[in-house]
Amino acid sequence: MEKDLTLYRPEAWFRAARGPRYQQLYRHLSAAIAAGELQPETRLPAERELALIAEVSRVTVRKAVSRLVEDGVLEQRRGAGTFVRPPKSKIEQSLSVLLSFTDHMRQRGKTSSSRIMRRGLFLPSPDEMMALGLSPGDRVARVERLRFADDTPLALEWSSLHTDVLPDPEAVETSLYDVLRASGRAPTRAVQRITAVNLTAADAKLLLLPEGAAVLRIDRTAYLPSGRPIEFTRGLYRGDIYDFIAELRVDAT
Ligand code: 16G
Repeated sequence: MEKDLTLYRPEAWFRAARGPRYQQLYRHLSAAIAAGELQPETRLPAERELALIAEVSRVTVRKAVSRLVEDGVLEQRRGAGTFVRPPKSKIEQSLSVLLSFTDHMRQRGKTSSSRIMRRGLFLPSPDEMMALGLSPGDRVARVERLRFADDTPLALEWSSLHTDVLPDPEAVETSLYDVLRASGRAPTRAVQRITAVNLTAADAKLLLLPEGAAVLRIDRTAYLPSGRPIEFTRGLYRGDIYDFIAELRVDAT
């Protein structure tokens, strides 16, 4: 207990001529939370007590605390006090490994499921013709799905494939890549373009987010080992629970 309180003492955070007290206190507490010195679920002393220990006014404490609440690292619980929030656990996907949604969720210990919104054979759009190298007379197989991880809607995916790799879109029950693997036509390489977009009202409703919420849009074109493009998928991924990690290396030249 003693140790906890020394963290708030002025010796721990205040330096003359280093800016306003509330900012110094804010930075100190923010760093202590990030470093794990203040663990998730730790309860901060009440405002009056904290002001006494830190030797500042209650207004100073309130300003520092409310900024930490805005940052999402502290949480005020009615009648219970102010607590360090547990970090949001995000689902991380490496950008350099070609995974299916199902595999990816399995790796994370989550159960994936999908709601199929539409699937069938259609006349290709100009974008699909370009991405998949189709001719105007060809048909394209489309599968449109809302994808869940443990019952949370995580993504909307519109997939378009060559009919000779997916002649029957009805065959896609859970995993598209499982169907492709079963016929020996799974992609081995993909190129993705990632953009931030704001959700339309209809898509927001499906993803249980407010209209206009920012999400990640990823367009993936996937190729067979021969270099032939077979899949074009446009996906909207909830940015609040999905993280894409890219590992970068210096070119060894
Ligand atoms: C991933 C792919 C998507 C692919 C899907 C197949 C990204 C950005 N996109 O979501 O292109 O169609 O997996 O998943 O990773 P499935 O085999 O579970 O249907």
